[in-house]
Amino acid sequence: MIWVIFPAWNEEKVIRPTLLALWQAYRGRNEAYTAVLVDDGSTDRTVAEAQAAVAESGGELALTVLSHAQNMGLGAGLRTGIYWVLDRAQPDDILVTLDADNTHPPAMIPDLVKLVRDGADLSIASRYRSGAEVHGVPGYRRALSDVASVLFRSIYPIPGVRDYTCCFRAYRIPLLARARAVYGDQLCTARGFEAVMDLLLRLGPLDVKVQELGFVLDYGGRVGQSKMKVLRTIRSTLSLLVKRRIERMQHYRPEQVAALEAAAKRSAAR
Ligand SMILES: Nc1nc2c(ncn2[C@@H]2O[C@H](COP(=O)(O)OP(=O)(O)O)[C@@H](O)[C@H]2O)c(=O)[nH]1
Ligand SMILES: [Mg+2]
Repeated sequence: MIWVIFPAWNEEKVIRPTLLALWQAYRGRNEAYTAVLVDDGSTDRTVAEAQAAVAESGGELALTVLSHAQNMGLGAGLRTGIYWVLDRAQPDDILVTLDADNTHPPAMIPDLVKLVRDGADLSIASRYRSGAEVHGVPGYRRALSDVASVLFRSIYPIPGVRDYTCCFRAYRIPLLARARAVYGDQLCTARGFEAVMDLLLRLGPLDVKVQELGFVLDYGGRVGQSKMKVLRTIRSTLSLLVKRRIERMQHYRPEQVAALEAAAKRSAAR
């Protein structure tokens, strides 16, 4: 099963075509998938539009809606979706995350999934690989992503990762299960957009095998404003980066990670 998580907050204008693009991507493919919409307290017709996509697919599009009563932030939405999937997934399943705003092409999900099937723990749609194009993104946002890429690669390098801030990724389920064994309920605790890079920083100590694939990020299809609070996200990203770097040296060296995993296995066996 491919579990495709769409964190969404007030995306009534774009959620329907986004979900229909997922349906198109998997039409005629012999692979089961489920779209998991995490509706984060939307006050518009996001959920109704998602259900309209299901109707339009003639019921072929499998959709689960998880709802927060109130808006809690992108990180909280990702967390709800990831833990929900982990409680249900089989080891050979794959969990995909992407923006719900029609800027991350669902048509590329099968390629990301293939990289995982071929051996990666995690594949990332990257703006820093050949074939990547970025359209319609304001210059300051592009510059921020570029600075983040350079900064993360020097302070917290993870082999294979150049794009730390793009949410479009496919995860091997056992990788996330290991992360949950090591971090317990502390996996994905950041509330806002900084959670996207924090998930990667949590996976760093697990010796994760990453493959990136260049992709076309097109804000042309985005109707409505970006919801990222830029200054707040920069502040919380920088403080998390420093915190995780120190934690990694103090608590998550390879032998410590192995001990935490062994302890989790023992308590699961009990
Ligand atoms: N769960 C949740 N999702 C959010 C929130 N804010 C934004 N999102 C979703 O996160 C994704 C990225 O948001 P977007 O505004 O497109 O940011 P940008 O792509 O960085 O400009 C979209 O799918 C949004 O619907 C939020 O408060 N909660
Ligand atoms: Mg977006």
